[in-house]
Amino acid sequence: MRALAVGLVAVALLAACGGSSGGGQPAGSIQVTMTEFKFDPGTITAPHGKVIFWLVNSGTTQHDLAIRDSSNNRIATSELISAGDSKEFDVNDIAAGTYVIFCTQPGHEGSGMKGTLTVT
Ligand SMILES: [Cu+2]
Repeated sequence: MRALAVGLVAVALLAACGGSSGGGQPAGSIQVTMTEFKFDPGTITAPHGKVIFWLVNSGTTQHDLAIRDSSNNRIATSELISAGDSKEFDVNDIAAGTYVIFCTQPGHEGSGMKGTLTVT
């Protein structure tokens, strides 16, 4: 009986920890919802340093979020996120400035899937 109880506790703890991608929105993150073909919000302001995005794909095809600086250098790109999925995207050290966010999937940026990230 005691062995069974210990086993149940272990299962409960495992369930509570969950997978790395199975958790909810991380504390302090900026939620960005992706659909065809836009980011919502499309205008984002964040403090410099580490920025945590919570990317929610509410669309029907896969999307990502990339960031390029004013010199057109891409400084970060998220994982590809499947339709209906959500993922954390950490940018560890971003300097103050104005950046463009865009989706790297073919044709998406041209269809309007872009926005502005202002880092203060
Ligand atoms: Cu896209």
